[in-house]
Amino acid sequence: MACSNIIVTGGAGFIGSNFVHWVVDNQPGVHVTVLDALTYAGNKENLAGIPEERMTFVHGDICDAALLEGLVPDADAIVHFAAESHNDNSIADPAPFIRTNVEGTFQLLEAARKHGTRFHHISTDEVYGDLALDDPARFTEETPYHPSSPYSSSKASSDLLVRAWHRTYGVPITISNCSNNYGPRQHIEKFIPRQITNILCGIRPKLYGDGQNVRDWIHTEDHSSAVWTILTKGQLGETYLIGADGERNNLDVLRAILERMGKEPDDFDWVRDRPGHDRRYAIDSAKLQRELGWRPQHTDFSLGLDDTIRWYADNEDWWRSAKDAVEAKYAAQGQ
Ligand code: NAD
Ligand code: TDX
Repeated sequence: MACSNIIVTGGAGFIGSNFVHWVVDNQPGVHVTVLDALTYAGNKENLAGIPEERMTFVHGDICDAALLEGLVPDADAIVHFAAESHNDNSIADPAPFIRTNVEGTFQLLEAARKHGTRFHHISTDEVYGDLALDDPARFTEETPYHPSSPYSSSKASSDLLVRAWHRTYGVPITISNCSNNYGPRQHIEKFIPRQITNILCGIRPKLYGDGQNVRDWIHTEDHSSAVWTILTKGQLGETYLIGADGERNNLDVLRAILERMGKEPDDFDWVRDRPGHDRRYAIDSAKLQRELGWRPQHTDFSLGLDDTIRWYADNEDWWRSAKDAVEAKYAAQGQ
């Protein structure tokens, strides 16, 4: 379908900004309108270098129906990344997660319904709950929803709204549920950048629980190419899982970071576990690969991790001012 004028919500955040850069670099002729509230997780600097004629930035809230009414009629599609995205924050204070993730998605769907706008919803594998470490199964599009945290249950709620707006009103939607992203510009509250920036600051990295929890890592550029593939070739009403066969436990990821940054394997602290901590995520992306022909490109985790470490070392100005507050918040939680 024609997607020459798209709205990207949350385009100043980690994955949204990487998507906007990817579109500008790989899809000539596409104009992007970024709609972002610039919460603590949003940063206009993430969009630096994008030519003016390719992007319009709108500072605003996805819950603002009047603002949406001014933007949506001109767009071919809405690609919806905006969210409160951090599990630990959702445990400390769930309210903003219900507002942005549930109410915000509802307002966008209402605007898409009114104007018949194509809508792609970015979601997470966490809606499926977790798998046991010794279970050979992986999540598929048929796995029942079983979210554990306020964050993942708010994302599951938003997915269900999107499905209902398709079935009842015929809104032309697709949904993608992706595994854990890593790469440049990820907020330093998240696992990989928190540990890299800890080491850069002389703070010992912090590992939750027994460190055996497994996450299925994908480079954010592969997430971007998958979202574009689904937006332009996906079948309306369908869900696609995005993953790149990157299962690793947290201890192994932390040891890989320590080794690359010249530290000993035990140069870290064990800290209090996350309440309700999901044990393992694993994605089977066969449907996306078979039906739409998508393939991940960044399949060498070591190379991706080297680049990510280098990015944080080279861009201290980007993260330094947030570091003390992030660590103070974790310290107050015993983490
Ligand atoms: P992020 O926290 O880095 O960025 C979120 C962005 O949304 C920020 O720019 C923020 O300012 C903006 N935002 C928040 N509330 C808003 C509101 N009410 N109105 C407008 N903008 C608002 O998040 P991220 O890690 O880039 O995640 C992006 C999306 O991808 C989310 O929907 C998340 O659920 C999903 N996702 C993330 C991962 C991951 O590993 N990080 C994996 C799968 C799916
Ligand atoms: O300091 C830490 N120590 C630690 O052991 C932090 C911050 C995390 N962890 C553990 C918890 C998780 O098992 O590392 C793992 C990854 O943690 P996060 O980076 O917080 O990610 P996760 O909770 O898995 O969720 C991420 O992937 C799915 C994103 O934040 C979500 O937005 C996405 O939906």
